[in-house]
Amino acid sequence: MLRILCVLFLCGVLCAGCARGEQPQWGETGRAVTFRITCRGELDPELTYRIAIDTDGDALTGPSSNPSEWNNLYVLEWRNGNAFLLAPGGTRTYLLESSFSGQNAEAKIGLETLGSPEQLEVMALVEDSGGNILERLRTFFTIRLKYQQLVSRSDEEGDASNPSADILRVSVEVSF
Ligand SMILES: [Ca+2]
Repeated sequence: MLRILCVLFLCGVLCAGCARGEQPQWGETGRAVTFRITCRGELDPELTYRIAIDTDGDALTGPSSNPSEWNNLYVLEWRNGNAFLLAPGGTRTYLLESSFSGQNAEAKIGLETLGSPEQLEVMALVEDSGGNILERLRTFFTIRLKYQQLVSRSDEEGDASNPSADILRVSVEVSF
C-alpha cells in the first residue's frame, strides 16, 4: 500500500513538473547540496544512516554525536533505504532525489529547504534498528557554501565491526 502511495505521489510530482515546464533558476535560488555517506561494506536497509545538519552559521557549535541533542537541527536520514528530511519543527519530508545502493547513500536537498544558509556543520552516524549507535564521525565538519563546492570527511576504516555500518567517508557537494 505504501509503495502504491509513493508511486502515485511520484507521478503527481513529475506531472506537476511537466505542466510547469519551468527551467530552474541558477545562482542563489537554484543551489542544492548533495549529501553522501560511503561505507566499507554494502549498505544494510535495516540500519539507519543519519546526518545532522546545523545551519546556525556558528562553526563552534556544530552537531554533537548524540542524536538526542538534534531536536533543533535538520536531520537527513535513510530508513529502509528511503531518504527523509526532518526539519527542526518536526516536519518529515520524503526526498525524491536520493539513492541507497552498494556502499553509497545519497540525497540532494535544495538550499532553500534548509533556509538558504551560508554554512553547514555536519555530523553523521549509523544506528541499528534498536537505536544503538554503531558508528559515528569523531567530530562534526563544516562546509562554507559560498566558497567550497565539495567537502569530504574521511573516517577510520574498521572502527565499526559491521562493514555495513563502517563509515569511510561523508561528503557534501554544492551544485549551482
Ligand atoms: Ca569508520
